[in-house]
Amino acid sequence: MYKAILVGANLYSDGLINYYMEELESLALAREIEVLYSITQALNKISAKFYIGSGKVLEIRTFVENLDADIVIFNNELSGSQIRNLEKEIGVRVIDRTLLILDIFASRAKTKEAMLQVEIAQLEYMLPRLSGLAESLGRQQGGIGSRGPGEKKLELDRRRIMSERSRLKKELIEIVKARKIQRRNRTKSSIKKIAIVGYTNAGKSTLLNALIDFTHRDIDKQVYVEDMLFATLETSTRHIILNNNKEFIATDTVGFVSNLPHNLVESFKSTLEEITEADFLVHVVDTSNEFYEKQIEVTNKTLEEIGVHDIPVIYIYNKYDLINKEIKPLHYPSVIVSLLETEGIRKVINIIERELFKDYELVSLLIPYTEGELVSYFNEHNHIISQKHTNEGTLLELELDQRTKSKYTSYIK
Ligand SMILES: Nc1nc2c(ncn2[C@@H]2O[C@H](COP(=O)(O)OP(=O)(O)OP(=O)(O)O)[C@@H](O)[C@H]2O)c(=O)[nH]1
Ligand SMILES: [Mg+2]
Repeated sequence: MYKAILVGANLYSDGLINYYMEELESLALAREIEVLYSITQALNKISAKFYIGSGKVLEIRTFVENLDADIVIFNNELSGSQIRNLEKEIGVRVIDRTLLILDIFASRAKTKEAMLQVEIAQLEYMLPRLSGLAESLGRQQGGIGSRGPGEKKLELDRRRIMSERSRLKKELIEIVKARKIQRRNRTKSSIKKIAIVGYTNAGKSTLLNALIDFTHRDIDKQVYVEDMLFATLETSTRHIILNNNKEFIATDTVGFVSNLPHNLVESFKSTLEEITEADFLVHVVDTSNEFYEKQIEVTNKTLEEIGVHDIPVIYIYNKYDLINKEIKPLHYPSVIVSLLETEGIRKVINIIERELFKDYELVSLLIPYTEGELVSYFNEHNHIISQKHTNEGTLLELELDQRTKSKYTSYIK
């Protein structure tokens, strides 16, 4: 297990340095790195040599020596030569937040698509830093930052890395193409789609599982839930049928984090595209995090970055069981719940149902007895309020969306 000193240069007086440093610690933990100490410095100007001031570098070295740390993690993105200079001065491995996030993704990626996406992002991170990194990584065997492309590929020159990158990109494009066709087949019908989005660890996968559990009781379809950052790296899609036969498709997605490496977002765009095709977004918020408003902002900014515009959002203020103060929702429509409680799940399902099926209308249809199969069809696919047998046929009172309603106008009573 690595033991780390965290370093954060505070360039802005936005009062958020604690938030970034706490999050950096969670990121380190997600990579099973123990954090020994956290150092911050208010900075007016970035030094080309070390990023931070040289006095601070000596201070870091003292902490590293006294606490016996074996890695230093910067919250700020470093250049190749800054990494080289810092390592020379401090004497242990130096990495930055971006590399740490890339590394977490690399260690979690399971599907071919996710692996390719991470590997491309790693190569892109390395390209401008080759001269600085080659030296530092060459000394190290294994460990942080050495997954994916690995040391061997680092020895390749820039041109070979570039051609490797285009080879991976081509491979990725093929996989994405195949998946898109699959998705198109699945989504041809008019069935509504929701995407569950939000900050990492907010409870998105918990929500998908709750929806599955509440409606199918089909545990096999459950997705992975864990109290750590980036438990989910690939999207999972499930067909949800409510008790009243209303149905929709729900997709669980990768969580966001502040300063998500731009290359990573770029490279994950194909996975995140499913979000842009949703009819509704369900934005899960972890209210137990003291900075949850900032997390909402980061999530919305990242959504914009991947091309989400004008998709209606339902906000789920989650983990309310963990806090003992009132919170005021900043958005509408929204609910304040705990997804660990049945009552909370019920509330969430109600609000999703209300918003998603807004265009449903109570309609009475009179269906002649000669068309009995239509009655069975509606019973299977719609929410029937009442059903009566009359002289002229079956009288159904049911909820219909506008499209279906327009198809059966001749039966409307
Ligand atoms: N106390 C409490 N814990 C919750 C609640 N909802 C989810 N959790 C826990 O929060 C942790 C993270 O939940 P996930 O569903 O994996 O979160 P996620 O948003 O999918 O996270 P990533 O996939 O890592 O981005 C798990 O340990 C859940 O059990 C809640 O309402 N209250
Ligand atoms: Mg998840």
